[in-house]
Amino acid sequence: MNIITKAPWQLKESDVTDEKIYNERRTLMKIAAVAGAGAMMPTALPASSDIPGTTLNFSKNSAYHEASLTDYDKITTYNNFYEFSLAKDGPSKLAHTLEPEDWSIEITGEVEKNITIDVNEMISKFPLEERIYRFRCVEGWSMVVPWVGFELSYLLKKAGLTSKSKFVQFQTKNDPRMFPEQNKKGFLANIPFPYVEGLRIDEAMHPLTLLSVGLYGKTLPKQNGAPIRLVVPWKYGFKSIKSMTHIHVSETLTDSTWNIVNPREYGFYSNVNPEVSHPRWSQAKERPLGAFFKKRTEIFNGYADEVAGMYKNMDLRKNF
Ligand SMILES: Nc1nc2c(c(=O)[nH]1)N[C@H]1C(S)=C(S)[C@@H](COP(=O)(O)O)O[C@H]1N2
Ligand SMILES: [Mo]
Repeated sequence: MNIITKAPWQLKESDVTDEKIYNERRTLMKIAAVAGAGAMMPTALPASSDIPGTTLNFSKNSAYHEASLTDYDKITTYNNFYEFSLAKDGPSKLAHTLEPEDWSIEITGEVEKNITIDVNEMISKFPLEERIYRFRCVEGWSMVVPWVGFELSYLLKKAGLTSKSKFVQFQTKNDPRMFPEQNKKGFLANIPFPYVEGLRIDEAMHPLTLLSVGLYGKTLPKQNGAPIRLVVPWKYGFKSIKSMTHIHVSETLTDSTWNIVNPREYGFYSNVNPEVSHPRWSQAKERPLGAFFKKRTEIFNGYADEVAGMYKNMDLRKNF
């Protein structure tokens, strides 16, 4: 166990990176700037002891790797977590009220047995993997994150799906003591709470769909959805619901928060698609956090080989 008490938002880039690597990188960045290169800079991995949280035991899944990771400090200080704030730098400052220690997920609905499982039990029962995934927010920014987690399918199989299981709904914990903005109701609320999201059953059972309990080798920072959050890398980021406590399996399509807020702008599927514009902006490009230039967005966020088959008979413009 290696628990560091320093809060993540107190870390600077020079803290999470060895000084030698940091300086080498700065030199590289200067060279790149002179050469006019623009894409992501080669990222040095911060030393594990500099990352807050508890160390997790996991294997590295080499099938999911990327040339450069987004810096730890970017991933943990540029967040969307409306239960705390609408500001990108809000969650990292305010999420200290979240208490992720005593936490379980309840699974109900079209399952063979309703079960409630503690997060620590899941961490010890299911094989944890590190998977480096691209993550694309519908707002047009993106990042590359070394998640630690396990496939959602492991958990759903544990409950056992019935033949009527067609959709899955996820819910964030409803507890205004931990999530202060949940106290606001009606037009004062950032969005209707609790946050809910959904997937079709084949999407939920897909091996790419992860339940993440950590990043950069340690337990999840509160602002990233501690202690457990969904990660669906071929869909816009809002599908990846944070701080989850309830999974409900159903026969019919269920509500999802952004679809309720604005169905014209946020569809149920929300697969990353550069050809389908958001009504107020193009989705053709994205800005990787920390990069100077935008890059082209790929269909299904670059995971088409794995997931396109699930949508082969669907009109992706209609079912956006
Ligand atoms: N409960 C909850 N989950 C959420 C959100 C939120 O506001 N509340 N924001 C979503 C959005 S829009 C994005 S882009 C990602 C951001 O995850 P990150 O802060 O770890 O980058 O979380 C998603 N999950
Ligand atoms: Mo997002």
